[in-house]
Amino acid sequence: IGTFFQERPLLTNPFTQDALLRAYLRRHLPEQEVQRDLLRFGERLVTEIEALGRQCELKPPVLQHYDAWGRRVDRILTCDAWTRLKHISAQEGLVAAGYERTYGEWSRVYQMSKMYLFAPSAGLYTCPLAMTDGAAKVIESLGVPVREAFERLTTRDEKRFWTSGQWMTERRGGSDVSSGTETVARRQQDGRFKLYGFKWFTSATDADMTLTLARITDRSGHSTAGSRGLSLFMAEVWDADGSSNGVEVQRLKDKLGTRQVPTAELLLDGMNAQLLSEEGRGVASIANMLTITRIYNTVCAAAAMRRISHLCREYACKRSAFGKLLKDHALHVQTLSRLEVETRAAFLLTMEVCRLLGREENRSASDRDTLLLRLLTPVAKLYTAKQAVCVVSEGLESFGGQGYIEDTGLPSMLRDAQVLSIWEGTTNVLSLDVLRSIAKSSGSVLQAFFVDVNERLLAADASAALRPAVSSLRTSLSALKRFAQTAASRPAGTLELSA
Ligand code: MFK
Ligand code: FAD
Repeated sequence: IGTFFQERPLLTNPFTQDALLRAYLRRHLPEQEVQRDLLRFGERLVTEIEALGRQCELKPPVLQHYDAWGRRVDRILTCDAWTRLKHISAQEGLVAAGYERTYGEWSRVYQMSKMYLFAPSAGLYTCPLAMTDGAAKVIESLGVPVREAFERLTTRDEKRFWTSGQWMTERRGGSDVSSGTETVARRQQDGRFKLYGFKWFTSATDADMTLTLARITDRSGHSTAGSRGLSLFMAEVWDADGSSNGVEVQRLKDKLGTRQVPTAELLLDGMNAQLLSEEGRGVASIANMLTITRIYNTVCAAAAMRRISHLCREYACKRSAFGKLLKDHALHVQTLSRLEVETRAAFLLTMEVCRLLGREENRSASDRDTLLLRLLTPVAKLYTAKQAVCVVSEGLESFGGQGYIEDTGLPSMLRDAQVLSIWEGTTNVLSLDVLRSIAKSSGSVLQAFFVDVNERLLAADASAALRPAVSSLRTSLSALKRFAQTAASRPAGTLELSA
């Protein structure tokens, strides 16, 4: 069988390996305890969490419809590693850190730095965490009407920690939720509601609670169509004895990737639920959740790029071809450099959005910050999602044939990247969201963007090396300004993206 065996690429502490993350934190959040925490967490990722994430890929959830005696039970059986990741998420304060706000306006940067390290090793546990954080944000923004749920979503106590689902998509519409939602809510004597309908995609179906949308019916069973008819509800998914709260799990989806996550089709047949939003304000209220989950998506996209770049670099130092290591082939180095540039750009855009979110939550955001957060959230989500697919795909190629082989663990990275542009709003839908933000603010979001970019270009202009890039960026900016004038003067939905 020959004597040569290729050394495999080794994952080492991703915090130590990430010079850009460390430099960013040194500049903005130099607290020693942050450095210590991330260094320790980086070790835990390598020695414990990475193997758990892999186990989740290899042992995907299964649905048990009936028990041995023929009773319908609809249990979702997840592997031990999935449960362990839930406990670790609580212990590490992966959601909690965003609400403890220990580092003031930098708290989100701290939390998301940790999430960014966690994501590529975590077997997509980031998916339930995103929705958990989003649910906490919605509850907080509504004045914490359900205190116990809020505390459970944001606790570090693994025994009390709850995750949340986000059940929006129905068969008729995942993008057009406002006209596609058929689920109805019938008011009960005690002021609570029972929900009836069919949710077509629900990830984290094993979550403890969920937020969902439904139309409240009047006595004669009628409801209002469109987004004005939708209200936001909270429901616990499972009763104390493990039976479901009026939910039938029809089946688990057979997916290209994200196999670790139990994504189901659910029949809601009298699910007890509590109204959270004002009646008819469901879409506007759940928008806060969308902001958070879209930022998580961005963080996970940047993290996938960083992880593949890290592994490619590692491999290039071990694999030889044509008499020298890959790292000594100029053409291969050019490929890796391009991956690195995309990864760095994604990281900096991601952290900028997290910084703005932290400032808004700390009440230190200027008007410009608030406008930029609204504009950049969909932009960052849609751009990094597409880039992640390109970067991970190119990254696989740099392992040659091994990049295509399942037990290297590499192919699942590409499968999981592919979803980033679909869930939490497709690229086109988010492009329209950008236009919505422009029209709704009468162009102020773009004005804020131009002022911000101008300031950055002025600063960059001071460096002779950056001057050619600055000049080319100014040309692009002029074209964008012309488009902005059109966008600001017309209602959303009537704008041409190609302008
Ligand atoms: C790995 C980690 C990543 C996370 C993993 C998560 C797993 C996957 C989970 C999912 O995929 S969950 C489902 C996600 N679904 C979507 O993202 C839905 C995509 N569709 C949209 O985003 C539509 O734009 C939306 C349904 C939100 C609204 O469409 P409409 O019907 O055209 O809404 P309309 O009438 O323009 O807006 C209604 C209100 O919401 C308005 O407020 P007002 O009534 O006060 O005027 C809007 O301003 C507000 N709104 C809409 N989008 C907003 C927003 N407000 C703030 N930010 C936004 N982005
Ligand atoms: P459609 O809305 O039918 O879109 C089809 C195509 O049309 C897309 O390319 C879209 O960009 C385009 N399009 C739609 N409208 C426009 C327009 N106005 N202009 C231009 N183009 C347009 N949903 C949940 O609620 N909860 C979950 O937990 C969840 N988990 C998921 C997990 C996975 C693995 C996947 C794949 C999906 C999940 N989803 C979940 C659903 C997801 O959010 C939707 O699939 C997504 O929002 C798109 O909706 P759709 O499938 O109905 O596609």
